[in-house]
Amino acid sequence: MLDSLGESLRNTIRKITKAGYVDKALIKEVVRDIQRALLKGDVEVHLALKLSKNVEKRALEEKPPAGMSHRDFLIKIIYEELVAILGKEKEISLKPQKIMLVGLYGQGKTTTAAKLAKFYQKKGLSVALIACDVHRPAAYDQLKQLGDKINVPVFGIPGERDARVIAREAMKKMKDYQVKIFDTSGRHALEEDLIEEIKDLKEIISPDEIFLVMDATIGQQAGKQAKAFHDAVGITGVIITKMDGSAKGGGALSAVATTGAPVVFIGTGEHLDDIEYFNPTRFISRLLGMGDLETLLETAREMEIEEEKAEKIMERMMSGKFNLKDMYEIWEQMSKPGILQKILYSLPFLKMGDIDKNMVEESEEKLRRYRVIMDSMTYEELENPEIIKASRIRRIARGSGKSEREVRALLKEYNRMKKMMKQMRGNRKLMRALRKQMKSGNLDLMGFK
Ligand SMILES: Nc1nc2c(ncn2[C@@H]2O[C@H](COP(=O)(O)OP(=O)(O)O)[C@@H](O)[C@H]2O)c(=O)[nH]1
Ligand SMILES: [Mg+2]
Repeated sequence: MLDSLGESLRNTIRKITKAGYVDKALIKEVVRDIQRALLKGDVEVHLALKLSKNVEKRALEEKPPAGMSHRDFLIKIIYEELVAILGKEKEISLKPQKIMLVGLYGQGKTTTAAKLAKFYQKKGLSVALIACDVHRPAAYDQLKQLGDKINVPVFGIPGERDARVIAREAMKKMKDYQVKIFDTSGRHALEEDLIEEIKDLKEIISPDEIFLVMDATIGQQAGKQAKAFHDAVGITGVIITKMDGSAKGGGALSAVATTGAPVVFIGTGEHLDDIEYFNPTRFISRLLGMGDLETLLETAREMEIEEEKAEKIMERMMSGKFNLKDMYEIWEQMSKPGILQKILYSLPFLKMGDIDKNMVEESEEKLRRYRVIMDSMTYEELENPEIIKASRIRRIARGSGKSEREVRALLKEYNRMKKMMKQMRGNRKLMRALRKQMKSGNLDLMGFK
């Protein structure tokens, strides 16, 4: 659902978490990214522009609350603005109620009626379905089949040409059911006789909810349609179906939100379980690929810690002190999309092959193996690997259950790396520039190439 929009937005968030710090250039870039993502996701141009303007203005003018970094704050703003364009959440009631579904042909009314029946049934309510579609020949059979699947009674009068008659009968015959769901006829367009029919049914049923069912593939048109139905018969909510496989879901959702009508459910497939109660906050969380805002900010903070760690390691490398513990940390960093990886990759004198094959590709596997070996080393050995000679190697191998050859391989790798660090130290110009950039917080190693 909305795969590409979600993907683009997730990339934007990633860009923020990885960035050195938040400055005007980053904000502008991020705003442009979001704008492009929204437009590609069929969100209406003015709405997309308004959202990106809001993000930019707030990011530049507002101060983060105490204790929150600029980076977290920028993510928070984006999150809030995205939630805002999806409108307000409508609480669904689990009390006895009558629900009437309206909408044009083929939008998913009948399917949704059965999905809702299952939804309320699962909440422990007794549910009945009422087939008021008198236009489509097999409408009753379709609903009956769906109802049978979930053991929900379906009321209808096959052959009856007047939906009003069916509704009146149903109000008597099915009155004991706690939730009554009325499926109605569609039309190709919102024609006068459809409006009349809905108004009459509304009069007879006196529904608690009138939900307009719309297909996500109509995209931004959903806004106009929601408004037309609302003006004509008054709706209490919108259900957007076929959110699966439609790239225009973002357009439909946001367009409906601008009309003020809340989206209540979304349909996400042909099965009767494929319906979700729509909550804008949760929806955006999922779109951005995280549990909620807290989790998202957590990830951002973790990245920050990684960066701090990387800086400390850099400091140690520069100071010429470098031991097995540092190496361990570097490996750990390299197995993540951390900043150190970026540092090492961009150092001009390191051939890609040096770190590529030996460290990154296999780093996880190797890390696990080396971790076991290092766990068998004494603190002294880790700090000062030079003292590890044959008898210590034998002891470490035995203690870790690894071969002596593996312990030697680890030490060899350490020596190779230490040599690299020495070379790096010899390059004074590079070191000075690195240090300066690190202090400024704007580490741009690409510039050294
Ligand atoms: N993929 C997908 N198909 C759906 C969804 N909702 C309904 N459909 C399909 O859309 C078609 C029309 O649905 P139907 O309920 O008969 O629409 P109605 O004319 O408004 O009653 C059927 O083939 C349904 O299986 C949905 O959420 N996802
Ligand atoms: Mg139908």
